[in-house]
Amino acid sequence: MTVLSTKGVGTRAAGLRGAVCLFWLLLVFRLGAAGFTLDVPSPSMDRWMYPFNFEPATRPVAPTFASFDPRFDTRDAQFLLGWDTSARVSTHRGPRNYLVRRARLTLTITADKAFVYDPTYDSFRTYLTNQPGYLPDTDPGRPVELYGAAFRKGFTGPTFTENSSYGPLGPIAGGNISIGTRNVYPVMFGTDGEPLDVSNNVGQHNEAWTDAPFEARPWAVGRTLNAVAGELVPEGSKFTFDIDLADPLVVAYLQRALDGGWLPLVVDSLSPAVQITPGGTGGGGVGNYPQWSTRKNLLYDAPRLEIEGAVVTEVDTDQDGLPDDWERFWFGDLSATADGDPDGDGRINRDELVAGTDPTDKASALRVLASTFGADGTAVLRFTIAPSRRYRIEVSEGLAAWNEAAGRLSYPEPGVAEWSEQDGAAGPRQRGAAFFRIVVVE
Ligand SMILES: [Ca+2]
Ligand SMILES: [Ca+2]
Ligand SMILES: [Ca+2]
Ligand SMILES: [Ca+2]
Repeated sequence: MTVLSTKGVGTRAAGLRGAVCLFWLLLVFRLGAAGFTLDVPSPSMDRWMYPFNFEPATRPVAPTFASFDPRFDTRDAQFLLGWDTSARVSTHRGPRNYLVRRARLTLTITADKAFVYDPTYDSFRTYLTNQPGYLPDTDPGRPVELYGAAFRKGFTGPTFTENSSYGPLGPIAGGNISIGTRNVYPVMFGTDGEPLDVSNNVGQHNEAWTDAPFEARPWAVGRTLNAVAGELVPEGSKFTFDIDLADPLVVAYLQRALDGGWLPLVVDSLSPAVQITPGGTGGGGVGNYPQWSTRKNLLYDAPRLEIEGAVVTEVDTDQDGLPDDWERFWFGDLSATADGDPDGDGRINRDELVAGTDPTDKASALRVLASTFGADGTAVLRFTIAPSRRYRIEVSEGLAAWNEAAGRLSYPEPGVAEWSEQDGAAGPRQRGAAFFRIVVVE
């Protein structure tokens, strides 16, 4: 059991653990659940990611907007935020040992009625004005979206500071000034499970960027109680971004961040803007886009991060094979047993612990969703995945001996993996029947 909190009581509870057991238990109940509550009223760094931002470390406001000038990333002006979590949550326990119940970013608007509130994702097709596939935007305004962050040029979260270089800029007179060059960029997870830059997901008509447009999958869309959808957003409005914990790859990103002690996030929006662009065709820095308070802002609240979770250690006081932290996180006490199946999904608690699934949710379990043989005899399996788990597929002809099967994993939708048999040495194997099993690699 590790109690970590920004509040004094949590730290004290951990310190007294061995000596005053009863007192410690009382404190745990008072906290409501085992684990940590991270509530940080200001980031460790934040930074407007815009090609011509010449005072990155001191800006009190970070606008987010799009450029439809084909020399720039479409998500042109982005807001990067980074938190050092190591002072509040112990690090290097292994990513899978960080359980997360809730993760929320809160930002504050500094400009009055500059943009229209849209609380839902808009398809990339709604941005393809005058192009094939265009669909009208049926709800007014453009949403604000949150993504993970990835880095170029050898930067990592902690090494990219407020004063680090934006990235290489092409010549002002050239055809590509900053498409795909920023040193930090917003990502979702692609079907290969790898981070995918969404800076130009709505398309770029530029020979330097020929990738086809695609639907982005924001990790959160900003919501506010200070405006009604379709109406202008007042100054001082709070936007909350509740990160989508239904996607195991997103949870795994948070787990790796807590494990390493640094959490970077990017906020952006495809809000229209008219700018003074090199070449001088724009009307000059106006537009219907959000403007966010940074940690340097003296008038408005800084960006705030809240994460509720638990760090699972090996401590198992009732010696039932289930770590105390895991039991408390899911059940609130130590009454769970290794072979119990309280959610009735056919997976006992011990197996849900290993598989990384939710032992209180019947819908959360390691399951084969589909299994087929292709025309060439190769197998295709679909199965559910959990955060920070690795899987090995094994094959058997007669259930006696099992061998690892060679194949490729992809992630066609959140929470689902597809494994396609691919024996590089032997090529497709003709077979009438075979048994496969999915092994969670510890
Ligand atoms: Ca819209
Ligand atoms: Ca236990
Ligand atoms: Ca179960
Ligand atoms: Ca379950």
